[in-house]
Amino acid sequence: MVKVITYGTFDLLHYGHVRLLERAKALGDYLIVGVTAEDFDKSRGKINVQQSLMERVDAVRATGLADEIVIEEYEGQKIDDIRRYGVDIFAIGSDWKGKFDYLNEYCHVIYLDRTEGISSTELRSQDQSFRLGLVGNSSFLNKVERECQLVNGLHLAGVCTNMPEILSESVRSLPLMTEHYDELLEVSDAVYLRTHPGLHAEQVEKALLAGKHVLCESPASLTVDECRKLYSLAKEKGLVFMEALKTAYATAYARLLLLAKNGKIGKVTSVDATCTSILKMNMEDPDELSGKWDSMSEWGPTALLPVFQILGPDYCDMRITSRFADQERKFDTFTRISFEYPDAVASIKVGNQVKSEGELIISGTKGYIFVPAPWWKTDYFEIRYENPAENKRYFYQLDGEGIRYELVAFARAMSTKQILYGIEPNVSCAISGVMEDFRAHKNLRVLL
Ligand code: C2G
Repeated sequence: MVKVITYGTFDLLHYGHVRLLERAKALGDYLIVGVTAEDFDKSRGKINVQQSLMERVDAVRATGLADEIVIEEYEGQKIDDIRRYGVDIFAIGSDWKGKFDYLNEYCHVIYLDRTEGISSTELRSQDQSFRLGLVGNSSFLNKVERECQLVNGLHLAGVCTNMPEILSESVRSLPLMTEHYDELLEVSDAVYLRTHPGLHAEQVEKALLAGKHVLCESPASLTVDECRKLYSLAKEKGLVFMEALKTAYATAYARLLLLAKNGKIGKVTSVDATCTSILKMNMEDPDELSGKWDSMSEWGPTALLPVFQILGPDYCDMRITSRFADQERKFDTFTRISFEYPDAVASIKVGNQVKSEGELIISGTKGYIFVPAPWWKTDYFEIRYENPAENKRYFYQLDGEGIRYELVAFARAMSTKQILYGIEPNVSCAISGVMEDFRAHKNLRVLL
């Protein structure tokens, strides 16, 4: 049996791809198609693949031409695949002429003529681009601006801030810099909010009412009711409203969620997440406190994310222990929350005046997932079992801390009107619910 292998991104599968696959198949008896997981176009420096890996795999499968489909996940995999599957012929389009001659050492390399007059790039260029406005008084906007340049379908319209001094030169030279939110909304199709959580609900609502899409840093609001209202308002208006939390979009994090949910560690029994940092601040100065984010605002949503994404939002009991910097108990410097579920438990520890190991552990009846610190910027995790010989390590490249993928998801949602949430609305509302209970001092014990 003659085995043929070919690779491609196969974005927006078209006639050129199908012809390539037909001719590759005709070279032998068995065709293996490698679909590239990578969606970063190195030659153009942009993420410009429109479809998710699953959609691309499904499209290739639907042609009926592939006898087997594999995912190409790493540099150097072609050699491994050729050896593993005992491949006789490597076939690829003539646009790659010469580039894969090195594979001749392992099998026969054939370049097939590319079909003229059609390409994914051309199909993609028919897409529109959205004007994005940045909002907030945070140097995090500098990172968002940098990542935006790598994302197709988005360009920056301006920034709304009261603190231009902390912004980079390129953010400050955007077409519009203003202190007035309305002015920014006027020139934008969508806004990214990195403002104080107390302002989110009002700002999101205003943008939606003005017909603008919204990507809002977590928590989307500080009460469950408000959060639900915002999601239904967005739906009613046909607009995209997504919560931003970069961890949710990191490839490694998404994969570990899948593994945890698919029984890889048995029945999940406990989720424990810790996120801490030591913020430099004068605790005695009330003005300084009002300008800073307390521990729960800074870290609460991130730590709560795996709890609600794995165990769901329906816990039966929640207990909070906090230390506060102020008499009014508004600014927590450390908080631990314990959740009880009918069949599991969870805990989060967050602090901005306490330092601990920032790890995530998901324990199950067969084994556990261990994500080392800082787990919220995760590119690596391990699945560990009683027998260490069965342990597995997983590594996935994390580009741009996840911000890049978050922006890509947002841009795709706006252009396709199909939202692939990194954070589902029910998880987003559950996070807001905890923020609400925390602010109401529900089930709170105070540390001296
Ligand atoms: N192709 C073609 N005619 C076109 C467009 C594409 O014959 N008009 C071929 C390409 O030459 C390639 C295959 O279809 O062999 C898949 O094309 P892409 O999805 O553009 O994949 P590409 O980025 O070329 O990926 O490491 C090699 C890559 O995985 C190949």
